Amino acid sequence: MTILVEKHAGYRQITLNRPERLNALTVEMGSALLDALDEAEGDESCRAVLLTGAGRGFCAGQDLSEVSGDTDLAQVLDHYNRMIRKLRVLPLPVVCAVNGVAAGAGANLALACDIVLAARSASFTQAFAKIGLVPDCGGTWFLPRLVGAARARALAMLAEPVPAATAAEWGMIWQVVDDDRLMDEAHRLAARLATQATQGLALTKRALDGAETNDLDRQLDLERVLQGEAGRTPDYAEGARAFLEKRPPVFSGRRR
Ligand code: LHQ
Repeated sequence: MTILVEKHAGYRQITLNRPERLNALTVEMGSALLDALDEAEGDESCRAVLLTGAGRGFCAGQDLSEVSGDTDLAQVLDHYNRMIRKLRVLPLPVVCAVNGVAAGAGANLALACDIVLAARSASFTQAFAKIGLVPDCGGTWFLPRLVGAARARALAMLAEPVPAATAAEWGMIWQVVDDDRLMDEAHRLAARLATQATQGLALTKRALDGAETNDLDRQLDLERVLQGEAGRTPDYAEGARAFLEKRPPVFSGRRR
């Protein structure tokens, strides 16, 4: 199995599972990841996703032994683009626990997730330039937004590894965590997100993604529409009621 799925209370852990190849991606693995995300979305009891890698690496990008000089890389990217789009539109928060090296498409797969934690020993490399390719899986879009144009350009052109602590300092990821605490921390975060107002978080994802291309006027309109939707969820009613009753809210995550 190139992808492992474990069900926890309120969330699913998806593990990239080709540790002998540092979880390098194959098309089959990309499809399995997509299926796992679809299944998470279809499961009403699943309110968050935790993505990580088996073994000492997170993901070394495309498995280079699977693509030859004859392979049409544009076609290969069709598969990966579906995976990145799915992560962004998934109406569930996605925590990524980067347990080791994240290179090429593997680095950008991590950056497509909502909250990225990385082990102190992990690193992020836009490895593409080393083999004559262009950063893909959204790298050219995520990186400048996360770390700014100057750093994005140098990282894309020099393909130098960014240690996890630097990635956190630059705002590329949420937090760096000591290696032996990474998975505890990631589970704690996923479990916490699984108790939150799931629909509100899904709408927040939509708002933040919209902000990447909207001007302020359009973004205010989008916020208005999404807030209208949030205001019709049971979790908003519960959140407001709990506040007024001075007690912690109990969110169901339900749409209606
Ligand atoms: C690998 C890989 C790998 C196969 C390690 N493939 N075996 C491109 C084309 C098409 C469309 C989709 O998008 C893309 C985007 C891309 O992702 S292009 C970028 C592809 N990735 C890379 O160029 C990174 C290649 N890997 C490395 O540079 C190193 O392995 C890193 C720096 C990640 C880790 O180095 P080490 O910790 O020294 O490990 P290692 O190199 O010894 O790797 C362990 C094993 O994994 C080794 O196999 P072996 O049989 O010798 O033990 C590697 O050959 C294998 N492996 N990455 N991408």
